[in-house]
Amino acid sequence: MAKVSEDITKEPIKLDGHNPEEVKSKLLIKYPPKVARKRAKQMVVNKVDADGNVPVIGANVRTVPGLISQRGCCYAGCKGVVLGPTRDIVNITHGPVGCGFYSWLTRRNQTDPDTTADAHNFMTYCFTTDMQDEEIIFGGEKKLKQAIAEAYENFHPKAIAVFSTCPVGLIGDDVHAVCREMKEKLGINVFGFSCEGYKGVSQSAGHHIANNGVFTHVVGTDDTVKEGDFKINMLGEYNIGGDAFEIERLFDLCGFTLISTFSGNSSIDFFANSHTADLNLIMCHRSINYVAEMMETKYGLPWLKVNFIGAEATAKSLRKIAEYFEDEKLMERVEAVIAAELPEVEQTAVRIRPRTEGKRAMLFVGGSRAHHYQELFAELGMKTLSAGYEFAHRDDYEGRRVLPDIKIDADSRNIEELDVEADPNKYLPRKSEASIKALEAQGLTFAGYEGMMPEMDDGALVIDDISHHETEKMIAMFKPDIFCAGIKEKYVVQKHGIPLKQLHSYDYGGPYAGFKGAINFYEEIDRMVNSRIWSYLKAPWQQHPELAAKYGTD
Ligand code: CFM
Repeated sequence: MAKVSEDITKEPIKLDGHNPEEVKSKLLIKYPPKVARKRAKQMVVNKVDADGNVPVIGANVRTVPGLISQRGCCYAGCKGVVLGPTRDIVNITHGPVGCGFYSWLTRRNQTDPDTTADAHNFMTYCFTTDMQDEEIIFGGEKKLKQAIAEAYENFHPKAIAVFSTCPVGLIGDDVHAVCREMKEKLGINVFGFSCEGYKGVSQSAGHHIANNGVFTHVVGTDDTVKEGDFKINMLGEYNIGGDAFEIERLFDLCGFTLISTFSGNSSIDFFANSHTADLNLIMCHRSINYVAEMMETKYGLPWLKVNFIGAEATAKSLRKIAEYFEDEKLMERVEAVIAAELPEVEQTAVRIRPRTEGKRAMLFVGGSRAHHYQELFAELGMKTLSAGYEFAHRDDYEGRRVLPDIKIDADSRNIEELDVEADPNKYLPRKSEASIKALEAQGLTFAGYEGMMPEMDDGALVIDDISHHETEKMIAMFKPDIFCAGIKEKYVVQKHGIPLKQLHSYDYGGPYAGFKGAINFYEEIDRMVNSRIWSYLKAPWQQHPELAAKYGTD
């Protein structure tokens, strides 16, 4: 959008006193010209026009080799993110032991198994084929078969899923053939994922592969209609730090019947009859929009974007759901829940706000939290100077309206798009076209997501796949009051004297969703931005300038 950059040259927008275009050039200056050109496309000075349009950002493209990225791999997105939180599937990592070990419980996705019914919970186990030289040379299919048989013998699970790591793709093991064979032999659902770490450009590819697999092998396999009114599925909520528990508490209070969550606090049985719900809600758009889209095409379930991070956002989302069901009593009940819950949140905010007002945050997280958490910071009167995603696509930044303009490149073409059609027996439109239109006229947006940038201030710097070098530069220039990222960044940032809040695992905290979660977050951010501990800390390079070598703070 040429117009935007013209505006900037005429009247520079100030980013906390800095000209954002100057900041951008400072981040790029040390790069070789080719790298700088690539990175420049992924750094955008935000500007929202009257129609809510924002500048184009480069996203979902390969990381330049040599740059230290925050990103994870395809296997992480498939096994760790989407399938990992389901308690009663035996998830076997087919690969070297490290892939299984480092994806085991580190994400802090919690679960609440039904202990009265002797139900399965395999989350405390780490299953892997522990691939060795021998399998790399002679093939790993035999060992995989053995692993599946052994897991079945020991645990008698309802389902076994197999996840391919990089070497599996390189040596060409046919995990799908093995799974088919074992499914036949054992009589349980055994399914595989070709989610080799190197596929795609980030963990985002793994989400898509996981969505395809769950949709193909599980969703729609059980037509049991559960009792209850106002049936919903919650998509893209993974129960990190107990978030799903708080959201489920609110759903219960409101009288919604939760059929399935994909996939926090979930059982495979929930996915199997999730097509019997009447509405899909998407929390994390990036990781799960594919399931919502496919369910809409095949079963006729509409979807709405919601957000339970932030008290205001929570209230708004609960109201949206009630509005969808067009039931007066339900709306009243939801209003009563909000009225009962909100005062405590507001009182906490009022108490804390004088200490957090005007503080500045930077958020570089995943594919949805960098957006959602800006709500909580705004409720504390804090300003988001800069934000970005590791692996989101343009639609997560600019809104789904740009979907038709997104170019399909070789990397995205590598990830299968399933050909989905309306199910001849199970397709059932949940609302008439007229009632969908009426709801839209009232302000409900179906299958819509506005993205992160339209909600950010003009002049904020939006950076996709931020590199380590850029992170350090940003910290040196702005000294934000808090930096939000993950464990890989945490200690480097703290050594600069800046507190880092992990927004992936929540450090040791949470939940942060819903009303109770907002209170937890306010309290914790207050402690973090007002603690003086970081200002007392001197990093080795501050005491011994020779260690800083050529690194400057310009
Ligand atoms: Fe969705 Fe997530 Fe996220 Fe994500 Fe993730 Fe995560 Fe994340 Mo870490 S599914 S995109 S792949 S909200 S694991 S629970 S915190 S990067 S912002």
